[in-house]
Amino acid sequence: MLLKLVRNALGNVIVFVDWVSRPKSIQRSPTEQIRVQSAFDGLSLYQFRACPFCVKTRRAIHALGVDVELRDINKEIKHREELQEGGGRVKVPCLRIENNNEVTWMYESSEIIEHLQQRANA
Ligand SMILES: N[C@@H](CCC(=O)N[C@@H](CS)C(=O)NCC(=O)O)C(=O)O
Repeated sequence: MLLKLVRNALGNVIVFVDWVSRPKSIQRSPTEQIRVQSAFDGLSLYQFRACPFCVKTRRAIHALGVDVELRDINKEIKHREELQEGGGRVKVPCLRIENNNEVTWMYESSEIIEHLQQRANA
């Protein structure tokens, strides 16, 4: 109980620090933005607000100047269940990648960020 409170408080501090120190997003021409954004079709990020590894991943998404659908596993029980059933465990962040009806699940924030950067630079 106490541990949960401390973890929550710490998570909120991280969210706040992230908010006041957000890096600038990459700026692109409208055409280039549409092209880059299309490389993110089929992606969704399972996460929750005060998770430090999720903050790190959302921060990287913001810096890349793209949108990735965020699925909060604490707000929507169906997202938690999808993650458990599809990915095999309830651990966040987890990137769901859908490509030609094939779905893969990527855990580990560093791996996810690298994957997103590669898509943005392809
Ligand atoms: N090394 C992982 C750590 C992720 C992590 O520990 N996430 C926590 C939430 S902040 C979690 O989901 N823990 C549940 C678990 O590990 O089963 C990463 O960088 O993504």
